[in-house]
Amino acid sequence: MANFKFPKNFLWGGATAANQLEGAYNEGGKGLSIFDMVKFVPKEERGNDPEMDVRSEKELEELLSLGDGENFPKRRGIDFYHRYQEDIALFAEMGFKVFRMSISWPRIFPNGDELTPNEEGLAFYDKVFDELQKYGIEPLVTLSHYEIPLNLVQKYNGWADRRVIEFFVHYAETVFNRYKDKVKYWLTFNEINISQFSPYIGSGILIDRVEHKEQAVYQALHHQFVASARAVKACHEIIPGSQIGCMLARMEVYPETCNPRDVLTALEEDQKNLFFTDVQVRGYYPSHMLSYFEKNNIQIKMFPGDEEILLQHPVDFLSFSYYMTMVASGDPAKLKQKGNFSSGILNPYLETSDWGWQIDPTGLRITLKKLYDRYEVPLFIVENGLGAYDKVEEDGSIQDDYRIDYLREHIKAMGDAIQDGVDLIGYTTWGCIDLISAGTSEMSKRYGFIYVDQDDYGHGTLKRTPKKSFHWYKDVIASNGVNL
Ligand code: BGP
Repeated sequence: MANFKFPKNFLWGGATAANQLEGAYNEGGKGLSIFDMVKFVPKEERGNDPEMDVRSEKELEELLSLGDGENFPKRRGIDFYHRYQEDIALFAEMGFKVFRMSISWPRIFPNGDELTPNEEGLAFYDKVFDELQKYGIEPLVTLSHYEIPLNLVQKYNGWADRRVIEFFVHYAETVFNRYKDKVKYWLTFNEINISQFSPYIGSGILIDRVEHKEQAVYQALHHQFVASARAVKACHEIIPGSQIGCMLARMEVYPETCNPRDVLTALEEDQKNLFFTDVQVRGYYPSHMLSYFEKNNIQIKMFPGDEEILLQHPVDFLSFSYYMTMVASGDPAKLKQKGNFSSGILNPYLETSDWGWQIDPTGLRITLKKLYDRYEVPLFIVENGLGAYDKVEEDGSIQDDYRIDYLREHIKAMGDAIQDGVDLIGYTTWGCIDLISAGTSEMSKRYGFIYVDQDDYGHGTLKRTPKKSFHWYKDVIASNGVNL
């Protein structure tokens, strides 16, 4: 029994994204998205590093010529497009109050720059929202979860081009108008800070096309900030009572030692992560970033009115994903190693997942307290979970106690943070049903309460089976976080 209480209307649920879930990548009039072009590379060849970026036109052309087959698991997803009713019924059985999903932008605007939306795409999400409504589950909808229409990359180099703002705002207004009676909670860009690591996935930029990488990335991000603020404005105007948030891949950074040099480096790394929420929650560029731009010869071109729109339309709440913490060192000899969000320095106090992600429930409490102290707006954890290999037992069951342990500790940390005074409004665990990994395109990196029978190469019946954690989470929700 836990000794803390979650608020009465706490939004328990699960999270997904269209590109990893839906499949049917070329059905219903959908256009190609950037994630349809991310190729699967088996772990033996890749190690733990993500394989997400496409850098050049040439690479894109090669990928386009590859055909489907085993190459592009995200195009297959787990076939939610055809099985959404069965899946939503399972979410309802667990007692979900909220379901985080994304709308695939190229399902609505296949090329991204046309005026008329694709009715078949709009109708698909109508059916999904109606199904959720049937069970009283609130949708939480991400407008852009790594899914810029590919045409916008080819024609404009993605967000590097200011014109993309207008296309995005038109898309956002179209879906706000269409679903105004069905969707109250929205998010603008998933993990908007991902562009710092992956310009292609975060901002649709082919980096070989630009001269100064950081200049292009921060300029693209400026366009995304403006687009986001305009979406906030439109959302409030079109859907009275709506709530719209930003979304950050949160990376709490610890100093490796108490050497002030390490502490300073950790602080600066953290500031770079919080830059995104500084702009979207406070409504202006923080001075530490303006000084970074100056030192690195980065000039952000702003149009008249940009600063006003940022200031006038901050988000209603701050949402974030939380998987791990990082360690920073100020020692110049310890150069950064390549890795998924990681500095390469391991924290000796923490355990590590099979994919090298360090598990840190207390870090979640620290992060919640820090974010709330800094911004004083409601917080929403919209991704958290353990990517793990699951084994199907002879009797067909999946005994995922490791996943239960992971989630239990994180939920306890949330409860502690709430007791500390943090305004936390909800929790959607990542990949509540097994889906394709964003970073590695693997199916075998599973997060779900529901097992999906499919391997990394697309073989399997796609049958859905509740795991042990399914029944555990159902009880967590029913007891509002008391039974852990
Ligand atoms: C976040 C993404 C998700 C998701 C998750 C887990 O970065 O927003 O789309 O996939 O990470 O990452 P992965 O799938 O690489 O394990």
